[in-house]
Amino acid sequence: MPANLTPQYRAAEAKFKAAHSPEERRVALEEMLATIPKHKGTEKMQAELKRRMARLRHEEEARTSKHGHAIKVEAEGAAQVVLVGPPNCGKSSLLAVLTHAEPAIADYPFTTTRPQPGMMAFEDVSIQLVDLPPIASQHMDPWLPGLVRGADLALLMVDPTSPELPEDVEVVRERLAAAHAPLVGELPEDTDPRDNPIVTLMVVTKADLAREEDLKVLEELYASVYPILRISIATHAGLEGLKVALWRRLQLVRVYSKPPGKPADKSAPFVLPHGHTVSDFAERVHREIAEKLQFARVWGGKLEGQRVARDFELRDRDVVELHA
Ligand SMILES: Nc1nc2c(ncn2[C@@H]2O[C@H](COP(=O)(O)OP(=O)(O)OP(=O)(O)O)[C@@H](O)[C@H]2O)c(=O)[nH]1
Ligand SMILES: [Mg+2]
Repeated sequence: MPANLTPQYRAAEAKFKAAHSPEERRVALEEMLATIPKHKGTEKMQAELKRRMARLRHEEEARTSKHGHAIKVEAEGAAQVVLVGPPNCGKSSLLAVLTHAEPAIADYPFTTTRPQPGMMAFEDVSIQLVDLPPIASQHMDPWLPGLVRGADLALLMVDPTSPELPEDVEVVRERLAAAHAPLVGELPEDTDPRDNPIVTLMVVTKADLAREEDLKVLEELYASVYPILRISIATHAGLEGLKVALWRRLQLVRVYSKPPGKPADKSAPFVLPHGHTVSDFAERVHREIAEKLQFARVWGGKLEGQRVARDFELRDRDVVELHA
């Protein structure tokens, strides 16, 4: 029997596919269930939708701590970056050296038990780093994949001096993938709608202690999957390079607003995803300005204040004057 799906149902399905958080997925699923034509031809689909709803609810419960509080980290700054990895690899040490946060750091595994955020300054933006508890074969906090799924980028931290190498890294990748938070080098074109792949950089720590042969093993295994950066907290080697790589991988652009007849406000850039246009920028500045937008002038690259169209794609460090 044909399903005769309605445009409303198709729209809800598209929303589900585009959803980034479990909440968005749940809302879209509810809409799909509400709009799916109720007849024999869709019975199987209805059952599948209900099964997905149940699983989402189950995941939601799993993200909740024993005390009944969902463990979440409110996003702040231009982007949220999670630090994931096996025990004792140096996640908290990295948070401590790049931000003002003061996490517990110790030479034994499972020191960190709760997410800890800190703000990292990069040029004129700040980026939130979130230190997480370790992931190991015998333990992963049930709420952890939810936090990874909600982040803009992950740093997969690897201790090249670990005796478990590379199995401990594989455990992290496998457990997150099984929890629908696969760590990927590039976003795939097609994914299972339950998955929320997260763009990842591999960060090899303890460069001051690492042996060349261990680094080679890591390169052989992962260089084709992730960009690999080597750092040392002890010597600060590679830290500046890591900040730059992290910012670039986020693919964000900074845009400075300039009121007509006045200098640009260079104190606080607007941060937009790569590919966003003058219209998107106007929307961020003010709804009303976006609606009444006549034209814009842009300074940056070869432009020195020329008029541009609404669909002009903004570039990092452009100065924009909106005329409404
Ligand atoms: N020599 C050296 N030691 C480091 C470096 N980074 C971290 N360490 C040491 O490694 C140990 C573990 O560091 P942590 O930052 O607590 O590691 P973690 O990944 O947060 O550990 P868990 O919270 O248990 O998962 C500590 O003794 C750190 O001082 C480094 O670059 N060089
Ligand atoms: Mg830690």
